[in-house]
Amino acid sequence: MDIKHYVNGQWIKEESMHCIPVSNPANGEVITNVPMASKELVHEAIQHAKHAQKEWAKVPAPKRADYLYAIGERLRDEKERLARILTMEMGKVIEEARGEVQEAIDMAFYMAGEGRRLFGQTTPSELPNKFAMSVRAPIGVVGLITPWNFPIAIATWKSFPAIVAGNTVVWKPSTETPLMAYELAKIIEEVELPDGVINIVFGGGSDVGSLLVEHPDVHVISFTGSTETGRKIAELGGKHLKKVSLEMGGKNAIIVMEDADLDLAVEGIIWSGFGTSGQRCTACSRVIVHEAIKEELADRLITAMESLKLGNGLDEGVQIGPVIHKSALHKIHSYIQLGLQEGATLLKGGRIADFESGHFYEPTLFTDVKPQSRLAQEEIFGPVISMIAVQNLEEAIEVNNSVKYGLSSSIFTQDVTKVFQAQRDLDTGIVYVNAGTTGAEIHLPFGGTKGTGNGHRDSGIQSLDVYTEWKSIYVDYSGTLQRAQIDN
Ligand code: UN1
Repeated sequence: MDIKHYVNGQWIKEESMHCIPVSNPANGEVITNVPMASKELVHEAIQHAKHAQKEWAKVPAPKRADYLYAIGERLRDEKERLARILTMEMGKVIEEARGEVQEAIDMAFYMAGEGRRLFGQTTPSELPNKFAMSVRAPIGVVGLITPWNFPIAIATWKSFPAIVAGNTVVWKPSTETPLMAYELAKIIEEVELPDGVINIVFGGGSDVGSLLVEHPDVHVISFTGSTETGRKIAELGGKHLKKVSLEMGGKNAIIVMEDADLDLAVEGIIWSGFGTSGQRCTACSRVIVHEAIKEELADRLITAMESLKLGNGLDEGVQIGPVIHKSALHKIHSYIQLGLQEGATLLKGGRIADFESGHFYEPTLFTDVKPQSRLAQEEIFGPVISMIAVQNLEEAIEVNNSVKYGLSSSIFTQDVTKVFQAQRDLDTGIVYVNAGTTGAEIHLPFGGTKGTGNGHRDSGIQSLDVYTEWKSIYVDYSGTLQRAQIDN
């Protein structure tokens, strides 16, 4: 299955093309080759998107939405096939892959509904016989840069609100997971989305990315990925006065109070910490536990970890898949060594798993972790949980908030007072009560505070703020020249 770029409704294979192999992280088998777009092709894609946008913006929003309904239906028909491809290229277990495709389906139908809303506001004018309103206007061409850990869901969180609002898109998917983008392109072609509305160019990290950020005809950049890359995009985007929406890392914690339902807490920690092998920006990587129950919680976690089954995500009963590539494996392992040097106690795991091929890391649990240590502060993006003991809720909240990120947090407690205190004081964009840190639903805003982002949100109607500009319109039907702020 050879991948091509999709530009202006055409499949493009460049003559001079350089390709890189994409392999299945569960067994190392090469599953496809991804082409690297030339600068000229990226430029061409932007020009087509710019041209297409003028017409697309004139299509009534409910009609634009009809394409999203059609895309949603095709995604639903293809859910199982797409999920299997997703597991093959990214490694997440099939159950999670189905969940991710479901997020894309939900997003298609949700944003299609927005086609009949896209609400504006009417506001009384200070002058008689004058009507005032504000509407959402499309911005133009949107450049998307998306990651490998949610290759289809995140792309739809960004592209669907962008197009329903009347923008066109040039999308650079991750080269680790190009098949999901390729499959989505095929669906876009099948539903006859007008040419140039969504263009897909594959390419190595900074090349295509910086072209998109620097190009004067790209008006908005929406990015999900590492803080390091996000910062570069923000700097470059700032120089070009671009609207930039960034969604970056997390160091998410689950707080377990002494009154918590421990069975539930253990399930939540295992699912959020080790699901997707910890490769979610919402993954739980810290457990902040009340001193009184720290041993009991650790024992229960160790027991639960004993029965976790690692392997190829397509195989029956497997709960934990591989990590994306070898260098991720080594990065994770270097944090284990660092943790030990910093004085943390390794309770379980801490090893590259013994598999003939593929990149697997054993789910890992540390205790006695110091809140300010690098193990407890930095994003690892692997199946590693650090337990930190605290005396009370105030301290738990302080520890939770002491990291530079602010994506997701959670508290397990049965005490309603603690619930309300925590939801107020946890400084993350997402807070869960009696549930793990993962599992955001597509119709709520998704994003975080501090180093996680730059104030924008994916998903929810709030994502429309990234892809629209407010236009204020005054209609004077008085027949006289009324002057505002002046006695007429
Ligand atoms: C991400 O890891 O970048 O809430 C997205 C969740 C998923 C999305 C994660 N719905 O974990």
